[in-house]
Amino acid sequence: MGGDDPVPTYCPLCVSRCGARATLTDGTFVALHPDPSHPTGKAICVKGRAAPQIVYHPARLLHPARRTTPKDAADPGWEQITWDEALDTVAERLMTLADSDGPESVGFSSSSPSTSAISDAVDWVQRLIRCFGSPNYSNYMELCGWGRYLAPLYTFGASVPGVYLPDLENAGCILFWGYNPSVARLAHATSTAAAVARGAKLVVVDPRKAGLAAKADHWLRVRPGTDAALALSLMHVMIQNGWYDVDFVRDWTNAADEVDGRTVWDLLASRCAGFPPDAAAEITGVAPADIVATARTLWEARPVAFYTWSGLEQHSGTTQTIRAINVLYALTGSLDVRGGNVLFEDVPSNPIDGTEFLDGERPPAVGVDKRPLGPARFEFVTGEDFYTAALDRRIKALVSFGGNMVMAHGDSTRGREALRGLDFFVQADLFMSPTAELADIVLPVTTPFESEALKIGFEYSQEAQSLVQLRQPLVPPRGEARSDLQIVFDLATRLGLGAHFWEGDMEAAFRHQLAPSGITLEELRAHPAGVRVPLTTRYRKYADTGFATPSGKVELYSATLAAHGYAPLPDFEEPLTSPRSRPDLADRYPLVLSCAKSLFFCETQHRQVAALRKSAPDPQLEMHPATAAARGITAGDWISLNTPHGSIRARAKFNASLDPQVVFGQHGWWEACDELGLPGYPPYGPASANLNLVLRQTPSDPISGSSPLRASVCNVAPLSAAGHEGRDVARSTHADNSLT
Ligand SMILES: Nc1nc2c(c(=O)[nH]1)N[C@H]1C(S)=C(S)[C@@H](COP(=O)(O)OP(=O)(O)OC[C@H]3O[C@@H](n4cnc5c(=O)[nH]c(N)nc54)[C@H](O)[C@@H]3O)O[C@H]1N2
Ligand SMILES: Nc1nc2c(c(=O)[nH]1)N[C@H]1C(S)=C(S)[C@@H](COP(=O)(O)OP(=O)(O)OC[C@H]3O[C@@H](n4cnc5c(=O)[nH]c(N)nc54)[C@H](O)[C@@H]3O)O[C@H]1N2
Ligand code: SF4
Ligand SMILES: [Mo]
Repeated sequence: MGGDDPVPTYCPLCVSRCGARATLTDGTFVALHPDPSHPTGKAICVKGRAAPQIVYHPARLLHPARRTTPKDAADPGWEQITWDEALDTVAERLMTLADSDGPESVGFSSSSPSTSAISDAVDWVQRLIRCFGSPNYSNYMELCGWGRYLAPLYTFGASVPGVYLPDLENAGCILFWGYNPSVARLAHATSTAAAVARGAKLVVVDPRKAGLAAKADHWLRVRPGTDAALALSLMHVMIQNGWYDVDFVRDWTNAADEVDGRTVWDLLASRCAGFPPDAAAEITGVAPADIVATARTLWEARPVAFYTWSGLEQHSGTTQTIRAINVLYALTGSLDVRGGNVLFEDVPSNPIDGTEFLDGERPPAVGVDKRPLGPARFEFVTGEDFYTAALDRRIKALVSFGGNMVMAHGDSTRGREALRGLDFFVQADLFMSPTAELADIVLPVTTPFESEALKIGFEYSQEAQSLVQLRQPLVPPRGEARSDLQIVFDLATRLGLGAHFWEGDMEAAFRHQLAPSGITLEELRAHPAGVRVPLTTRYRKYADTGFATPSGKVELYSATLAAHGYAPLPDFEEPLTSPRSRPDLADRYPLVLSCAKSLFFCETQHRQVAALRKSAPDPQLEMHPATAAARGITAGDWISLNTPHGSIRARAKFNASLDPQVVFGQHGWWEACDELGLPGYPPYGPASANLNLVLRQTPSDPISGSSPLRASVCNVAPLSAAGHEGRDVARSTHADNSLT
């Protein structure tokens, strides 16, 4: 530490995990820069550049505290306590509940590792949960993960694109479907730009012309939530023209199996034939010629590397939609070939996420009865199921490592009721939030720049996956903050689980994790930029082992889905919340509401950081100029966004690339930025700008439980001056900051 030499590190504030160098002046962290020698370090974003402002922000939580007033009081009456008191209380409450109601009565939660540095500790958090014996872990994956985990699991036997990663460096064609890495994952955006520059084709499927869509060979402006119809139509064109990998389909899929006297291939071709380009155009809004031209590119420019994300995850039909895309992908024959989606070799290490504790008798996770093939099968609980279980008191306590539950899930008001109803709730966080405000105890967490973390593999390429880095603290913890990792180990020992946590010795735990790699902690400390393990990719590994599906092949037809009453072949269902599904609501709410991430903030965070908020001072709603004109709205006006569940406010932003029926909102607006004098917005009530106040978690996807946040009926109206009450409404929803 100290000195003026830049310190090699990486930024873990979001999923990109960009390689970086930190500048310190007199022991103060002053700047973060890209580190082009790091496999993810070509660039860093504005949030990474603002890292010092996050570290030194005056609103950081610096001491453990406990509430002294009832959960519905306006002021939680936070009272500073010691770490010993905080951790002893947590351990005592958890053990008492485990004795009286079983460990399943204690729910756990963590922020998504894609939006936070909980990635440093998330495997250890899981170890704690599994070891404690609770099957009820809620981690937001129903909003951005389960579709692309479950659909490929029931197609390929493993997650594609999550486990089989897109080999962008060598791809002939890159397909991004409901994914905008320019905002969400910089390291993918830079590799894609390089791939396009060397001649790779790019296909982007997105209702907005966002990010790399401007560089794409084909940008398909799909109507939100109709992506399965588009995938089935692309497949129809491919099958009709023979634009598919005949050998792969014959040898490595279940195309030749017979179901009721017909081959799976015949059934699939018939299903796709229901979506000729003309019919698909009527459903999706994508022109027939674009569908044909895209199908041709996918075939002629293969191998295809693809990635799908949030654009497909927040729908009532998420899993079947992604399955349709998975089957389409199988037709290209690009799986596990160079330039396709590849299972890169991993640095050997000991798993530490506690899967060994899953053997034997375990209480069932909440939701397994309703969705037996979904998250609960793997001991995860959706937000919807968590709220229900908390409200009917099957879950009585929550231990949360970050995460802003009430703001992140649809129906924030119900979320507040669920959290208020718990007997005990502890939140470990960097900042106070509308969720942390409902806790009994809050624990102050370090930013990643104040703590050490071990990262084995950076996911983007074989080179990146070969890098092991021990990120070192740049500065000491502020106040009494501790890392999530430290809190997990402290809590585990107090819960009597020390034997499974190296008796609280984190170094010993890291050594155990690293042992198979042959790399030592000393080596990593001596090489803060990381140590590279020589690894060579092996392709088409399925030829040795088959696929991890029941048939050992890619399952175009899934007997597993059929056995549980789900469609065994991918199909399209109109989103259940759209104007076409809800003609009863379409008169009053004729528009379709979707949403997307902001470049300047992670999810519901960072509005308090001046360097970021200055570029995006207000919540926005994107709309076509014609949509605005028809309602007497001009660019920059404050508007009211109305759904059948209520109204919130935002400022009109024009986007001529949108279909005039489609509008795009931003979730996560609640916090004030005192430095810039910019207001906060209450999470609930009439002056709110909280998108999830007017969205719901149901009707959810029947397989994964995904929430339908991206294809919802809505309307927009000008907000009268009286309605907006100026910009100083609710200056801050912070609870008392005096503790920090
Ligand atoms: N800057 C920044 N980076 C982040 C985050 C952040 O909040 N800010 N969050 C992190 C997290 S938690 C995640 S999950 C990832 C998510 O990363 P992405 O999935 O890339 O995030 P989004 O911008 O929400 O959605 C991607 C695209 O889907 C489009 N879309 C919306 N509806 C539909 C639809 O119905 N069909 C299709 N095909 N597309 C649609 C949107 O227009 C958007 O451009 O980003 C991570 N990185
Ligand atoms: N309408 C709508 N709703 C959405 C989405 C959407 O696109 N539209 N996106 C959804 C998605 S993809 C996701 S993943 C969820 C995200 O939901 P969350 O996981 O709740 O993510 P954030 O809103 O970023 O909140 C993160 C919280 O964790 C804290 N935190 C940050 N870093 C750390 C850390 O290192 N340790 C600890 N202990 N705490 C930390 C932050 O201060 C903050 O309170 O939201 C979802 N909600
Ligand atoms: S994209 Fe930005 S916030 Fe995310 S890891 Fe890179 S620098 Fe950090
Ligand atoms: Mo996410």
